[in-house]
Amino acid sequence: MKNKAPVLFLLAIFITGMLFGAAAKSGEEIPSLYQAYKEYFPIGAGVEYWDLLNHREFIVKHFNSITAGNEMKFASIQPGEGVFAFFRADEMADFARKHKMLMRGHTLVWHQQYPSWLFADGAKPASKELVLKRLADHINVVVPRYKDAVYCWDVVNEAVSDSMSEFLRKDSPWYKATGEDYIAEAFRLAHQADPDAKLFYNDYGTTRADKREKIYVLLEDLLAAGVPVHGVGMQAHWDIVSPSISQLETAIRRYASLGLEVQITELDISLYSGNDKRRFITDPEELKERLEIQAEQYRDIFAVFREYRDVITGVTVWGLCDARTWKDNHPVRGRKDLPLLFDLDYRPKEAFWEVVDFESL
Ligand code: HAH
Repeated sequence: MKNKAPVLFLLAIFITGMLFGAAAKSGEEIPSLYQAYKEYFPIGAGVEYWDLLNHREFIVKHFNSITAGNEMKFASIQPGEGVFAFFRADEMADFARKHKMLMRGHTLVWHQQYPSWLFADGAKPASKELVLKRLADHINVVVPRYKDAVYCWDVVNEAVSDSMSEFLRKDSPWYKATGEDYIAEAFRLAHQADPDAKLFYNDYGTTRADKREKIYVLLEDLLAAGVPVHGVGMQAHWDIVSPSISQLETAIRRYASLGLEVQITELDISLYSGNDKRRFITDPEELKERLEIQAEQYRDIFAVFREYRDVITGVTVWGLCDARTWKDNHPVRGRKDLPLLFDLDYRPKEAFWEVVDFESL
C-alpha cells in the first residue's frame, strides 16, 4: 500500500488553515507568551537546532527559557569515548546568553539516545566501575562547560518503570550496569560540577497515581540519603482527556510536600488519548471539536500552574508550533498531531488565547 502520510499532512494544513485563517491577527496584536507570565514563572520551549536557524525571532518573542530538544543528550554530545561534538549545544547556549534567556539542560542520564560505546568494554559489557567512571567524565566535561548558561539540569530522565510490578526500569542499560546506584551518583557528580545548578529528576506519567507514588518514594529516598536533588520535572506529554485537574493538583502537591520545586518540562496536549491509535482525523467537524477541547484543557491546566506559582518554577512547551513536533511520530508513526499553542504557520491557536487571557494578579 502507498504511504498516505504526506496527503494527510497536506489535508491537515488545509483544514486547520480553513478553521483558523479567519481569526489571524497581525504580529503586533499578538501578545508575547512569556510576558503574559512574567509575574508567575518563566515560559520555555524545547528547541531544535533547526528552529534556531530558522525561527529565532519567534523564539525571542514568546519564550524566556529554552531547552535543547536533543542537542545535549549523551549520544549527541559524546558520540565516541572522549570525542565531544559540542557545536550545536554551544550555539544554543550562545543564543540563550545573547538574549538573556534561561536554559534548562536536558539530559545527563537517560536509557535512550546514549552512544553504544558507553556500556561496552571491547566485546564484553562494561563493568559498574567503568560505567560510573564514564558518567563522571561526561558530567565533569559537560556541566562546567555550560555553567554560565544552564541554570538547571534534568540529571536523570525516566528512571522509574511504567510496570506496576517494577520500581525502577530494570531493562535500562544504566540499571543493568550499576543497579540503582547510577541515580544518586549522577546527582552527586552534577552538584560537584556546578554547585549553583538546580538539579531535577524528570519523567513522564507523573500524574498517574501508581507512577507518581514510585517517583515520590525514589525522591524521598534520595533526599533522606542527602543526595542533592532540588526539583521534579513533570514532562507533561498529556492529551485532551487526561490528566484531570484533580490528578494534576494531587501530583503537584505530593511532590511539593517533599520540599522540592516542580517544573513542567515538556508540555504538549495531543489530540489523541493514549490508547487512540487511529490515523489523523480528517472530518473537519471532529477536528474543530478536538481543538476546542484542547484549548479548554490548556486553559484549565495553566490556571492550575498559576495557582501553584509558589512551587512551580518554570513551564516549558515541547516544541514551537504544530509544524514540527515529536508527537507526529509518537505513539503512532507518521500520524500528524497538533499538540502545541501555535499552528502550522506559527500563528496562535485558540489554545494560545485561552492561556494568555486571564485575570492577572
Ligand atoms: C521525552 N520522552 C524525552 O524526555 C525527550 O527527551 C524526547 O525528546 C521526547 C520525549 C517521552 C516518552 C518517551 O520517550 C517514550 C515513551 C513515552 C514518553
